[in-house]
Amino acid sequence: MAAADVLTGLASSLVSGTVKVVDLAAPLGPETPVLYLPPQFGKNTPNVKVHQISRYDQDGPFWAWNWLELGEHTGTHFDAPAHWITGKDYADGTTDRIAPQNFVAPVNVIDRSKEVAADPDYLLTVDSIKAWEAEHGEIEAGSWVVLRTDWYKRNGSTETFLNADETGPHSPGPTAEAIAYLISKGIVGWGSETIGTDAGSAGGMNPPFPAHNLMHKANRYGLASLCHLDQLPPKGAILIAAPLKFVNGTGSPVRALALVP
Ligand code: 23J
Ligand code: MN
Repeated sequence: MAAADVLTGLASSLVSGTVKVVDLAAPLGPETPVLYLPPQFGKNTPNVKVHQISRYDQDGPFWAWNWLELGEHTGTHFDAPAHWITGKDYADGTTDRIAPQNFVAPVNVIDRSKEVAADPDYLLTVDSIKAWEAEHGEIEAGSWVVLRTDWYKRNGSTETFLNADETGPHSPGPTAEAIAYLISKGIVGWGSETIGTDAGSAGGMNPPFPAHNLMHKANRYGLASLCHLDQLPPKGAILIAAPLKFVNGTGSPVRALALVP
């Protein structure tokens, strides 16, 4: 089919609703959970703060507007290569310099929600990805891979979302080998429903935080705190996730969307 016909077909499918737009973003505000890293790792990102400029009042009679105090890595957000020391030297590694073609791509959804319900420390392995490929088809270059865990249902509270105890945070994620395998497939990026793209236990992995270390080393991207992956098919949806064009930005909140047949 000619490219113009593809878009004509998509346009009528969007209008008729046979292609749905699924919201993959969590609400963004003062209640949004933020990452907590232990003191040995340095500083933390602040909670979102909304500062009112005016609200149809003496500070602006006919208008309401606010200004935001907002970390780059807050809520449903995009990780750029420059976020990690391994990706710091890419000329196109910041939010303002990434080619926009990368923000729209097919998405593979690996559903491990049952496993995670039984074990919050669940780690996705290479063998598990290969089993998924045997069932649903190969992961193709230029696509996203996201891990469905239903963890987004815990996103309403910081406590349940981080799920930390005296031994540290307990949340699912990939092994270093799984990320290396996905990079070898040529994927655009890796996405998760958890607060960051890595597992709660990832600080103790080799390398530490492999989804960050290895993806960004390969000039690829991350998406964290995705929601509603349970509304996506294993293959066949298109993921749209464009960070704000922050100059020299290392990441950005995104209104991630999926086009679903
Ligand atoms: C900094 C250090 C560790 C992690 C993170 C940030 C994130 O998850 C993030 O939002 O990029 S794990
Ligand atoms: Mn991040």
